Amino acid sequence: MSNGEHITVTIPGGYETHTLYEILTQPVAWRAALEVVAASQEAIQKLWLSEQYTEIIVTGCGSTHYLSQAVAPLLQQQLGVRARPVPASELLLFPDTIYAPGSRPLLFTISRSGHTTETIRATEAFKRRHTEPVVTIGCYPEAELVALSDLALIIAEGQEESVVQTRSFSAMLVTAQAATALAHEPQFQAMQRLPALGENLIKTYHDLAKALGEEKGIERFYFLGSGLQYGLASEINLKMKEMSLSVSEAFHFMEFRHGPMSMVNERTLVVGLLSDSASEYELAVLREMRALGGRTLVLSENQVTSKAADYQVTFNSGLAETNRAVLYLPVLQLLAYYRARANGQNPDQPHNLTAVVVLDSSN
Ligand code: F1P
Repeated sequence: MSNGEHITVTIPGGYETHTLYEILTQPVAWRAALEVVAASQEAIQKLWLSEQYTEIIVTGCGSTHYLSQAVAPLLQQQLGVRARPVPASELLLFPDTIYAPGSRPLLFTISRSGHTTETIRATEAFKRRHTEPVVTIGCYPEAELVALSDLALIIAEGQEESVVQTRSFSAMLVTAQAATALAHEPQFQAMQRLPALGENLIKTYHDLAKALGEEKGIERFYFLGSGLQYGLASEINLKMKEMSLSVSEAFHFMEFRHGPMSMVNERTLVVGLLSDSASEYELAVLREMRALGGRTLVLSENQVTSKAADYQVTFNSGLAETNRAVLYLPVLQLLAYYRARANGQNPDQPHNLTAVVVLDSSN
């Protein structure tokens, strides 16, 4: 990808598409992300310990907005500082609804390309208004956003040919998780196991994702995630839309009962990204959706009773919830990928989309 114009690039390893290659090789980018954080340990810990800010605003667009929804609660839980996700367009166009008078916010920007106009303009506007630091996570070292930032964590191995974010998204998530884990050693040491866990997960559940993706009896998808998992459910929902053009939505677990469950029938797959802390409440929702005729796929650290799950993906990672979020992604990215193929879509060239949204001054 070179900032949006498309150049035909041979697919490494003879894979059928760049997207499949990038999904299957993402643990390599996770390893690189852990190395980048280790190399920036001093600067990151200095930032976490500095009294320069009173809150953290996490921002991005599209996939990286959903990544912000996963990173903000993590930053607040791990650092004990108020943190919230805001789409870059809202930050740019409605700043007074975001920045409280007298607040000293740190701006945390996330962008695969580092060239998305809304995120660039929101950061420029932030710097005109505030003196607090700007941190960025991305995949391209020469990007404009890097030049606007005080600390840049760049994962070149996250770079992709596909328009849709898969390997980049997960590598940037590992970067944010590892950066906060530094404040809670030995969490960072434990996270070194993630690449091997990812390789094993892909090997073990690739066939299940393919079978469910190609399953003609399923017509609509609902992705449920709460707490640290809501942003991930939103991202996978976007993958299902971007790649396969399917009927798909994301909700917080308990919110699903308050109306959306009216859509559940025997052609529905309800996917649960189970948490540790609220699993009893979440499993109850899944049991009810099965009783309404829906099928359920549960992703969780430990095996769950079959009453709640038709299909299961179990991590057995031994990692804390704040360190293992990336494990929810590969199997669900493959589910969306094979649904796209089954719908005759080319995941490398999703309908109506470009890799970077660059706006000219009039819009
Ligand atoms: C953000 C983004 C992607 C979306 C599409 C257009 O890009 O919205 O999430 O899939 O590729 O751009 P970035 O700011 O993260 O580079």
